[in-house]
Amino acid sequence: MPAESIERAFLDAAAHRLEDSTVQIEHCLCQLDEEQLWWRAKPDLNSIGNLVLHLCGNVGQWIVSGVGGRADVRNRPSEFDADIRTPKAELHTQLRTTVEQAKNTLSAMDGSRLTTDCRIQGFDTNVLSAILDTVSHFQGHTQEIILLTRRQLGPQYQFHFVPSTPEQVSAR
Ligand code: NI
Repeated sequence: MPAESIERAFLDAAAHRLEDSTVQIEHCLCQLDEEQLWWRAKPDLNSIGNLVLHLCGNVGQWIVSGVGGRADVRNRPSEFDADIRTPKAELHTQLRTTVEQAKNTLSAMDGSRLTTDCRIQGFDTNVLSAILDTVSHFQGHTQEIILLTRRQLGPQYQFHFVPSTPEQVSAR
């Protein structure tokens, strides 16, 4: 397989993973009211709302700005502000807009740049590592959001994925 195909396959997979996780977060947001969105299990633990703001900030800084070259407008401390209470619809729009910008950055990117060194948030890295780290960070917090949603909704929680074929049911 030529190098360009591998580069493109990696960028497509990264964008696909971001999209899949975003759909999972959106699936949770749909089931939560404004109170549940900002609920904290303990004062020093983040709410789902804060985690979504944190993901927007991180993806914006690392992919849209760091990889894509747009201005870095991140205000990291505000992502963890317990009083911020962005309305759910606005938060959802912010998440979707940021992820679309990131996906556009990845699809427009020249794959030969993947091994280029870069410095983001004070970390010396390269473009491929920056993308991989951002996607895995996004996925980790997505799982946290699902857990916090399930913890609040209990048996009312609607699963996003329900196995429907014998092959899916047998998967562990
Ligand atoms: Ni984080």
